[in-house]
Amino acid sequence: MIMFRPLMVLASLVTLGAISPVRSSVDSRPNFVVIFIDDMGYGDIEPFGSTENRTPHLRRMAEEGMRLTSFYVASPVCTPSRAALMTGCYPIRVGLAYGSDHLVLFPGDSHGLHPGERTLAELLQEAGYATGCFGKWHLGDQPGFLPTDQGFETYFGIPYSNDMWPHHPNKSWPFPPLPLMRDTTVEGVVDDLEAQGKLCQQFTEAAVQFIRENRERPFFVYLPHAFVHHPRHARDSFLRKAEEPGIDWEAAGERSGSREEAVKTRAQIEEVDWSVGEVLETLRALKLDRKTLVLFTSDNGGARGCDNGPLRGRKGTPFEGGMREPTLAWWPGSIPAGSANHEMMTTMDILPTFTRLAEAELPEDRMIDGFNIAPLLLGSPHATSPTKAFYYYQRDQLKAVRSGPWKYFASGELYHLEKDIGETRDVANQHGQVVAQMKRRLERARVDLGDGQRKGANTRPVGIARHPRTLLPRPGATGEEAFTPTLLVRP
Ligand SMILES: [Ca+2]
Repeated sequence: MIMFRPLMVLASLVTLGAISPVRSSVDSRPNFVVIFIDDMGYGDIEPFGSTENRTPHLRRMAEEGMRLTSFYVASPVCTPSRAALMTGCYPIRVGLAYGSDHLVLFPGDSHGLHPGERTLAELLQEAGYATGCFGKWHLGDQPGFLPTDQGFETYFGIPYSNDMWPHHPNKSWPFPPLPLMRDTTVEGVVDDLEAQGKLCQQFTEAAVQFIRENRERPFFVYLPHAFVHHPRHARDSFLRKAEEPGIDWEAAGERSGSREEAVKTRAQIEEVDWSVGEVLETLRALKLDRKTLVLFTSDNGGARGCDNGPLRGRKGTPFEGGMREPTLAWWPGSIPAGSANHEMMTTMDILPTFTRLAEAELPEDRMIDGFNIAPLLLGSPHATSPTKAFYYYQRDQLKAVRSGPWKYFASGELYHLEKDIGETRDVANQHGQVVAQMKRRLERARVDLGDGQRKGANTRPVGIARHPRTLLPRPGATGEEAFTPTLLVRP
């Protein structure tokens, strides 16, 4: 299965050797940090309207940077959303619209991001960047699929979602223990809520250490937090602080299911804010702030307990609340301070944009769906979105398309998002021409990318491991049987 690895490793070593000496002391290319929160809602942080969660570091990040108010992920759930970020492509294009037998990848899943895909990390690594991934991966846990197989020189984190552990409430999924990995080795186990509550700090500290160690060369840090995905827990100091007044506990409790859950949700969001502060402070202290582009966003819309602000729907849905994310871009001296941009942008734009800024080459042998949005981020006057149409996929189903202010659902509704961000007034009857044009766009996507049973003409294969097994043995089972992929175990 690891068909491309030896050649690619060799190729990247050769490239590194060729480039590094030339660039050494006068490398003017920016560093990149992507802070990717799990399941956070559009209205959960102060720069996007939260009055309950105290997020001073994100507030300052917005004051020193740019708010992106129409920034989308390419799927309302974890695995496909991450596939889009790493490849610059719609998940369905790279075969990861869903896991082998579920919405997302499960432990020991035979599927993963194809090793032949050219990830953002690989492109930057080949251009001489130090690359580190600290947090939740969720693009495959088999050899060949892990972060260190996909362009990251180092990895510390959990290979999939933090609720994929033996304490999951759905007992028809017999999960193995949740591994904490360093590179390709299981280093520990996240075995209780207290351990869950430490993950934000652990990933943050690993990222900060990596930044310190690589301050002399360009780096790419990918910090995909396990927070604020269920089960929620935070460090004691954040839990205690979250008990303080300033929140409508009745409303928050209703949103979360209980007051205790509401406290944990608030604590997690505020601890994520702490994490952002640690990263930005480190960059300032090392005098790298004017050399580093930091992007903060979430992998999909808010899950239960989170606040999606004015948006309709939530995680898992093709409404704005499932796929439009609270996004900040920060690069003092380059990105205009205290600005906002309302143009349509997506996580698929990150690969072409970073590649351009890093003076790296985009692969020419394949389709990439994202565009270079550097002109928008750098505040070029009159810059407009290069995305003429954005497609909302749920699994492999094409649900809607946005073009300009219009969002049209395959089911027939039309919304004007600039006048009606909450998707409350279907105006399809008043805009026949727009509807006709949007239908044509949907049809183009069906031909190109596919829709349900209909296969797209330009899709690429998912990675498939021939003999998948879980990283850790399942409790209560013995021998090789204990390593059976979760979805193959029939209770
Ligand atoms: Ca998620």
